[in-house]
Amino acid sequence: MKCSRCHEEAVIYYPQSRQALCAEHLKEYIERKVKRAIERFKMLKRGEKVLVAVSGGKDSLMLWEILVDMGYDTEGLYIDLGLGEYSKSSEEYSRGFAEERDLTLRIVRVKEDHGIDIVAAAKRLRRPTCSVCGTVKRYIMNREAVEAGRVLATGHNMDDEASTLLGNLLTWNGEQLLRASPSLPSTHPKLARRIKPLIYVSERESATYCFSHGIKYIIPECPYSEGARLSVVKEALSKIEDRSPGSLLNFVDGFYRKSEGILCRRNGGIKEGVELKPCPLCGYLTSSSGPCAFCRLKSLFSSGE
Ligand code: Q46
Ligand code: ZN
Ligand code: ZN
Repeated sequence: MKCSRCHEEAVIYYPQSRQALCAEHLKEYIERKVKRAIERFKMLKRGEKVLVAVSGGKDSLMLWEILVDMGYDTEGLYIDLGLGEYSKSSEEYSRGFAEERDLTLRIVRVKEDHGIDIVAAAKRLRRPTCSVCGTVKRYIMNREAVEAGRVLATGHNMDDEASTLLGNLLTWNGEQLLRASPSLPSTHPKLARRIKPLIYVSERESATYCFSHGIKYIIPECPYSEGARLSVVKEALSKIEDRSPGSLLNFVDGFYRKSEGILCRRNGGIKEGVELKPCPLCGYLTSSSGPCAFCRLKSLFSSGE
């Protein structure tokens, strides 16, 4: 099949518009979607610097390449979570990507730099590994972005966003629905702005982009991934998308543009009445009265328990 815009071989076909795109026109199309998300949600001003959180996966690596090509000043952040072979391999892909393009990649090692063993902490606290891992990742991403004076960009794509939103709607997780936003402002010097420039880009588009532009990325999922409920939601959404192409885009875009009035989402996603205070140990913000969740995890390993 030929590209609908030139005579090159097509790499992707869009049934809803009956259009096929070659690798270069797919890139142009994805860049337009990223630009639209950045403008619509006021994610970045010209000249603002970005820290792209990369996991070695297709979405984050593609996002990094697109932002570089769009002219943004970027650095990458890779967090070595200490999850065995999975972490080793995802680091190799992230490093390989940065080295090939001569880009700066910051690496933070959770065990070596902060003394936290995520898997051991989860066992000790009888918490799901992903919950401890999420606390650690959020803290490190924010801290690194604040220290670097950069806006934090993550590679959440449209499918991720749609399944998280629908998952939260199915369980009426009000707090998450109120906070959900592709662009969270920095409301304090210790809180970095967080943006998701890929919310209009589908998983199929990012996989095709990486494949057709020579980006090598990690395919196996994290062994601790326990998104059973979310994968059911994702599967259901993918069936809806197959039957009615464009539904996911409508859902995600509609949620962010129309739910403001319906759900009274406001205050940049920060729940009113929750007072954030500096952690007495690290100075980063926490809603708890003592040390923040990250410092409490650290103390599990420093007290010799
Ligand atoms: S890395 Fe960490 Fe994920 Fe692995 S342990 Fe869970 S949260 S699944 S995106
Ligand atoms: Zn073309
Ligand atoms: Zn702290």
